[in-house]
Amino acid sequence: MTETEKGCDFTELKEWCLAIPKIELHAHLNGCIRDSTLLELAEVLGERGEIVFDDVKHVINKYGRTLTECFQLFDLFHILATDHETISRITKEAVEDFAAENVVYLELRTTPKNNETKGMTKRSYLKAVINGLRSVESVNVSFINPNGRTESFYDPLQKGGLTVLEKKRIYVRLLLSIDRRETTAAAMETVSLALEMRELGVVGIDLSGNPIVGEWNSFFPALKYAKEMGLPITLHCGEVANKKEIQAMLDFCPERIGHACFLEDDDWEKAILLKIPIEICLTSNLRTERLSSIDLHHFGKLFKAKHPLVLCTDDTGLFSTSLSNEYHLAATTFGLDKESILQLSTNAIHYVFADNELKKTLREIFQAYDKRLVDDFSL
Ligand code: 6MZ
Repeated sequence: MTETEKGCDFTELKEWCLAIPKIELHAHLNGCIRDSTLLELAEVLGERGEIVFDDVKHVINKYGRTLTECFQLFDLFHILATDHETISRITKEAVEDFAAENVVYLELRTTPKNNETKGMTKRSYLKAVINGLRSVESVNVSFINPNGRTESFYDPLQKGGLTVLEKKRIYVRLLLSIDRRETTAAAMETVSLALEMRELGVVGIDLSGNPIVGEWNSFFPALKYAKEMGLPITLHCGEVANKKEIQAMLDFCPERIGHACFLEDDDWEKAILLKIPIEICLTSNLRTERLSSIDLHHFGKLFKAKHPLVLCTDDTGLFSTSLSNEYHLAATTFGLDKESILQLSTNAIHYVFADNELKKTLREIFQAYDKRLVDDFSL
């Protein structure tokens, strides 16, 4: 019997999913822009005559989107958020939004961009992201100092940012994304930048972008180089049916894969044998019509098989979702009780790309939350 069937109130479960500490490992910066910010940016560009505001407004407010429409929208987002200042702003807002959701560790991924007209290079883009992290004031953001030392705001007296008296804290690390549209040289540039910026909190590489664009062979050299240099890698894998590429990706043994909607039985056998953790994005897969109904999602069978899984949002702005919403959706669809939900969120610690010291801190945060629950029950 599910928690809901046992009479657990729907709203109460929703609030509980919001309250528990959570880890977000698959979130694209430009997919997490607030609608209000997008509209504001569009209005400014509209006034300058660079876009037709009414056309853009209609697109931003649209609810259902196919996968192809999502990628058209990303092109629009990239037009709206082109300058350094805006990149810093959307980073700041994304971190604030995840912290408000009680996300205690965030791996934010983004594609470094060159844009000559704005005087932007991949390096300056990334610096703008880091400036955005530094500018957050409403919560304590813990990332890595230029000297490579992890800033630790961890205070054992304020376990996991759960008291209301002090600011919440969120640990943030960055993944640099290679867009499938990029050339091998551009992908290589991103990996070099990630290596250079390791001391500033870059912990890995992601391969993303429109899954029907680009060839595995053109990304492979950069991904191989990243792997040789010890950078963990996560790949968008099987977002569309592409048997050959899925096989090549699994043979590459990435540290994690995202989506995995179109793996066939033999692919699953391999993924399970290799214990590759899967970043599950329920709402994204549903909204982009990767499956006809949420209860058919592969989360169900993987969860039963105890395969390493982590629930993620993908693009909170684009899909109007949040991490607590994803936990609630998983709980109500697959009949998870609170213990299983908390276990699922705690297990994510195993799959983060951050170092062991930070994993230990995260374990302490989750243990403190567990202890608080036990204390609450004994009242
Ligand atoms: C594949 C996706 C994605 O990097 O500009 N992106 N790639 N599948 C998805 N599922 C819907 N959602 C987002 O953030 C936006 C970029 O992330 C990738 C796309 O390349 C998109 O342009 P950044 O910050």
